[in-house]
Amino acid sequence: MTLKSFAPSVASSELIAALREDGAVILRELASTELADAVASELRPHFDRIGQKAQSDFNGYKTLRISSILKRSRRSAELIAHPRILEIADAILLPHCINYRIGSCTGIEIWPEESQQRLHRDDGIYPIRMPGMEWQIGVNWALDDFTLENGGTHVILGSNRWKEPRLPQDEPTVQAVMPKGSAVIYMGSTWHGGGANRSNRPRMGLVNTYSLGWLRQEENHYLSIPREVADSYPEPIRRLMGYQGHGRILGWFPGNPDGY
Ligand SMILES: O=C(O)CCC(=O)C(=O)O
Repeated sequence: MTLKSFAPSVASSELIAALREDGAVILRELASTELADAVASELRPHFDRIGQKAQSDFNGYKTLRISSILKRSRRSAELIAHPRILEIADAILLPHCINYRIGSCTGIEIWPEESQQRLHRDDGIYPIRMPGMEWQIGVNWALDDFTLENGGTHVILGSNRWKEPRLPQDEPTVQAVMPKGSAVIYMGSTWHGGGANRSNRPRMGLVNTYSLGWLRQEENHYLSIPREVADSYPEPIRRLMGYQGHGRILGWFPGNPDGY
């Protein structure tokens, strides 16, 4: 049992069918190592300065985390709005909404001696779940090679199809083993978690989630990204941050690009 890993040339229909079935898939080397390295170096000083602030029982005490990613790394926009990722988000989310937005963007650097994170579902932030409807998807970009030893993300395959109120017992997990520039994509309902780092080097990832446009975003981008920074991005990125209504009425504001 392994996590299916596809080259970027895979047909979208095959990739999306595997994602619906298994709850997670890898798109291998979707971004160049140049881009992965550029994002990692833009994030580096922020990990070093504030990465420890988010440490907790859930996030770990040997893991650095940062948010407000579009404020800290301009090149992260190329990952966040990667056309292949948006194509997958379109397929999973657009049947249930007019548009979707970033839920959250989080840099996660798992350091040696970190233990395995508690398995969880990202959509647990919302109080209900509806069979057949995903609230969000998550994308964890490998900014280092992800290995079995350095904390490659654990996933319970098929757990996105579990009936409520099933919880994990001792089901086996598979890990996202993938070279730098790859992405593991998982449903909001898929049980997963960061791995233990038994290597001697840290493992950096960038996790971006995308949620239905009529839901509250996990990270408040209006407050976490200064307005002048938000305005400096092109319209598709501003829309993903939340600068759009859901249609003409929900979340309306003067200048809504879709009316009113
Ligand atoms: O870093 C990882 O591999 C996964 C982290 C994660 O799932 C989370 O913190 O929500």
